[in-house]
Amino acid sequence: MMHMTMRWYGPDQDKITLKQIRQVPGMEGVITALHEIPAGEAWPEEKVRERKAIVEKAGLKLMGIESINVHEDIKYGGKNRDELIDNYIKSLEAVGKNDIHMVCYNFMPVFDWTRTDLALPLPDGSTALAYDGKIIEGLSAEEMFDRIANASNGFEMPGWELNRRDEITAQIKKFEGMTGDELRANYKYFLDAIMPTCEKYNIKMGVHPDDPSYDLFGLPRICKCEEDLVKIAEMNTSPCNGFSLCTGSLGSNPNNNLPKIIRNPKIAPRIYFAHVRNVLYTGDHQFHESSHVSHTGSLDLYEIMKALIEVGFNGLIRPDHGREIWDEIARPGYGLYDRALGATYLIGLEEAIRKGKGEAYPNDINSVTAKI
Ligand code: DNO
Ligand code: MN
Repeated sequence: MMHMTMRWYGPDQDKITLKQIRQVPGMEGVITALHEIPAGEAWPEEKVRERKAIVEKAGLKLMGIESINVHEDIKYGGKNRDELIDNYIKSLEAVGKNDIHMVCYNFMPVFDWTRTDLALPLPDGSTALAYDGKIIEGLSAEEMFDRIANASNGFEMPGWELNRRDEITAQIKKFEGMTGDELRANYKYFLDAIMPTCEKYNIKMGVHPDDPSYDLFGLPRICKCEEDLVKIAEMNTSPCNGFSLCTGSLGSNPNNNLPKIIRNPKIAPRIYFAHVRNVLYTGDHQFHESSHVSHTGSLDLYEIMKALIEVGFNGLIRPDHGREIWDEIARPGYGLYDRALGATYLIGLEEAIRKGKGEAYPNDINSVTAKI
């Protein structure tokens, strides 16, 4: 069976409490990170231990990390990358020594995810994260900032605060002219360096796909489709090199067939973490996030869960972003209510698919989902 988790930003950065998360039916643990430590610095082992104790005291397990962020200088292959990779390895050791065995991360230059609207009103009165390529695709960083600065309607882009203009423009410049293959070479360098430590502690690394799965701001992006994922699997064949399969990120491109990607024999055994959510296509390079329920979006979550079950996925899963509903004021995408609905829906799908095949569900008595 899959192990249902929820992302928790930690005691100081999340309004949602562990007590609330614990009450979501079938919830087994949380995925968290030391968000206060900047990318490039080593995570102290005792800080991870403290976080784990807080989670366990609330009756949950700390099942994985999302994310240990990769410093930009590693991505573009800067002179100081070896030192930064050494720090990354120290962070992995801190995680491994605390008996945590999954780390989600991404290798997207400069941006983690891109949306053009954080609160698009939907007909049902909820709001959702949305993306409209027409607003931004094809623009350079300078043009993008000009557009924001001159917008008369208060248009804001997450991650594009006007006071970060110089910093972001400089970061993007560093990747100017870099090809996908060059970025892949830097990625391989990173993977080759960290894999021995991952193997020592059995830490499964799950790379998160580019979100959305399109090219943006002239930056190379190498985790956008099935072919990219296969290249990553082949780049370093350690059993610790794998994926955080994010259905909403890959699914932002209608050409990505998620059940097919999941069933790819090069990808399937390397899925260590599943982010499952839905998106609704509203045009070409245009979508907004929807509830998890299949018929409210463009992705068929039943087919996705079925594919995961068929390939023997028994790993960590979490509902991904939710809409903002019931007047909750939340970190965009990370309110409690819609994610809780999503988790329960995913558990329902898993139960139905497994029992339909004559399997027991749940089948793991150690899981808190078995009896609470
Ligand atoms: C979005 C998330 C991503 C993910 C990172 C992993 O909400 O799924 O931001 O955490 O890309 O490094
Ligand atoms: Mn995701």
